[in-house]
Amino acid sequence: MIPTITALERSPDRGRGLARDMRVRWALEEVGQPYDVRLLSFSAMKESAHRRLHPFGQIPTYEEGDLALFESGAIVFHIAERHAGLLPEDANARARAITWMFAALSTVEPPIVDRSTAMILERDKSWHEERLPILEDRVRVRLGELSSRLGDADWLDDDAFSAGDLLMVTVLRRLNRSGLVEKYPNLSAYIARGEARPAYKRAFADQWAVFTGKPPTS
Ligand code: GTB
Repeated sequence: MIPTITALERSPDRGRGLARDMRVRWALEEVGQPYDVRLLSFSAMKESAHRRLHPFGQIPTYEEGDLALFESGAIVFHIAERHAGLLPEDANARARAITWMFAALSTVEPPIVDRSTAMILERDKSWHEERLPILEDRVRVRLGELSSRLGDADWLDDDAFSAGDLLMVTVLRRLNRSGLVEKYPNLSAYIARGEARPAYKRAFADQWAVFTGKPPTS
């Protein structure tokens, strides 16, 4: 059965692959699962028809027969469990890859989202200039710790790409253009390795085409 996911018909990132449908598209491409996309406006996301799928009125969602899921991490985990290629067979290696999925979403993503939120929604506040360096320091702490752990490895565990890397790369990409990642060349190279994967490129091209109506130029 071909699953259907939801995405924004006009994402604020203008097709840079930062909205959270990107990680679901990438996971589906990695495992070779075709999918359909239902595009939603911001107002449609808040209507009751969509809220039946997503209690918080957000994207992405995932529908497959009787199953409806929300939360990008849960959707990627579901895809990784149902298909080969995103989680190792060995039970301990699998548990470690799942640990990295949680680490990406619950330890690394929150300070990055806090910083983006401040940049987008709080620029006009009197305390913005004082708060931003604090938020950026929190991001730097996590980047430093992640960089130390990654070292010169290709991927986070056992040098085999997993759903943990997929989520971590999408989380780190949100810092594009911030100048924060460049201080850690191994993290920049790690992101570039993720972006070089053919499945990533297909997913990126598809979401880019939603915004621009054209394939990416590079
Ligand atoms: N925890 C949820 C998940 O991981 O699925 C979060 C989902 C979420 O925040 N979805 C956003 C949404 O629906 C779309 S990705 N927001 C509408 C709302 O909450 O009312 C949003 C997005 C767009 C652009 C960037 N960017 O440019 O960096 C990042 C994220």
